[in-house]
Amino acid sequence: MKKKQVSIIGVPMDLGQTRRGVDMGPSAIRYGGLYERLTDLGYTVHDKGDITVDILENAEQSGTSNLKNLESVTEASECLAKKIEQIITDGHFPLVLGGDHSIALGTLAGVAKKHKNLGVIWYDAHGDLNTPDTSPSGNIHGMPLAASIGIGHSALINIGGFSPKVKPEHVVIIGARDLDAGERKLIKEKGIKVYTMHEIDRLGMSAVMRKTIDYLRERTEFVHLSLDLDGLDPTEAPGVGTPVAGGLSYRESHLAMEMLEESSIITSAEFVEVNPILDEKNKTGAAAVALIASLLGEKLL
Ligand code: Z70
Ligand code: MN
Ligand code: MN
Ligand code: MN
Repeated sequence: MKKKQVSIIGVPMDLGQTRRGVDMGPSAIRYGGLYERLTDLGYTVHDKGDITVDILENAEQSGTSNLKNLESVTEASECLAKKIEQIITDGHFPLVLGGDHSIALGTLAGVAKKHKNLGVIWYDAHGDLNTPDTSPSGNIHGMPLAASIGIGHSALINIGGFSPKVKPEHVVIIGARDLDAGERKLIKEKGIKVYTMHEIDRLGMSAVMRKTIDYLRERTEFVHLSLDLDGLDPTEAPGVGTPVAGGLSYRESHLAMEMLEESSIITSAEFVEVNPILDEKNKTGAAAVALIASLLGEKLL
């Protein structure tokens, strides 16, 4: 039997927001024992190393928009998109380590180039559905989902040379509890499916995942998981730049990963926003490793 192959890419990106340290996220996740955990599961693991990303000191601040570090973020995204495309061409499972969530621009560009009829699960406290007009911060990590459905700054929308990457009705957001006014409007206008903490509390994570899996199975052929560690509660994942109270537990998150693994719908994944400078002894990096392992088949028994 041919062993399953996983290709890892780190994206040491901190330019999509303003808390430094998240560029060390890929190292923190590797330090948490990712490689061994995946090889123990029987995978052949190809760690392709990190994408080159400008450091803040060298990132150009020119430009005509209010978006911070637009040129450097765009450049890294284009590079990431090409690497992802190659990984999928090679028949490997792409696993991207962040880095702030702006990296999803590049991941989704690469994935969508190869996988038509793509679905996306956005596991996050936030919607990341801002545009330059609605953004309260100018931080690009609050915009990648909007850009991926074709809304926002043209430089972000057109990464990889095409748009959109995913249809709004093929997106499911899970764990949302901090949505800006413009994001709520967009969710309603575009009919994006969202399980906020309210629905998760009401229905339970098991039912939410069942519905998510059924919904995406009916509509899509491939599904990308974009997991922002701030979707978890900050008590269990403190190493994130924008912690929001009242989040998903470590256990709920494990259940979600286990149900996705059982369903076999996930064809690519990224784990983002791990900031080891803000973390407690790599608790968040370790949580990322444990969730990745569950997603890729690690069992309790
Ligand atoms: C806010 C903004 C955000 C991640 C925070 C925050 C967005 N909605 N995204 N953390 N991953 O600035 O757009
Ligand atoms: Mn540059
Ligand atoms: Mn996010
Ligand atoms: Mn977030």
